[in-house]
Amino acid sequence: MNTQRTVVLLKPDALQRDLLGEVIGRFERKGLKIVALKLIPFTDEMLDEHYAHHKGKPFFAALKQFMMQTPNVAMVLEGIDAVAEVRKIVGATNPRQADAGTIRADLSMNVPSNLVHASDSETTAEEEIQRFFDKSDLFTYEKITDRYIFGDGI
Ligand code: 3AN
Repeated sequence: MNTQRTVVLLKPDALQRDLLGEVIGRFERKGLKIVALKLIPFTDEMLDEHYAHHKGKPFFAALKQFMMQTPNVAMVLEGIDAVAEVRKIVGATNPRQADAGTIRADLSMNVPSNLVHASDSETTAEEEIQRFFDKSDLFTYEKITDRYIFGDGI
């Protein structure tokens, strides 16, 4: 069983549109375990690092401004193949190209307002956990549903 941890950010549009519960609920219903959860007020420097792959692009400044409009909800989710499973639930970057049933397709229309960020690889997840969380933010605990959700199957 390949248990992984991955980072999810619920962006300012999720907070403003009162969609935090809806979005978190989708991850909970899948069986992903919340092992960290907090509000983060981003700084320009944090976003320069987080969105380094977009530096120099025409939308970079607007993207950073958008991300600083409100605090973001930052979570670490744990589960089997969590990085890929969370990306699947979140959907493609452009909500109008995302598959129906994904968070972005079902609940949003446009970038950068696509509600959610999710780590794109195990390496990125580790970097983002270091970037956004202290050791004391992260928890390990058993849930009584673990044996139903994780089980012994494939
Ligand atoms: P993803 O979030 O799907 O991994 P990235 O890493 O390419 O996609 O982009 C990070 C964020 O940058 C997106 N979630 C979106 O908010 C924003 N973004 C990406 N492309 C554009 C664009 N062309 N115009 C405005 N914002 C964009």
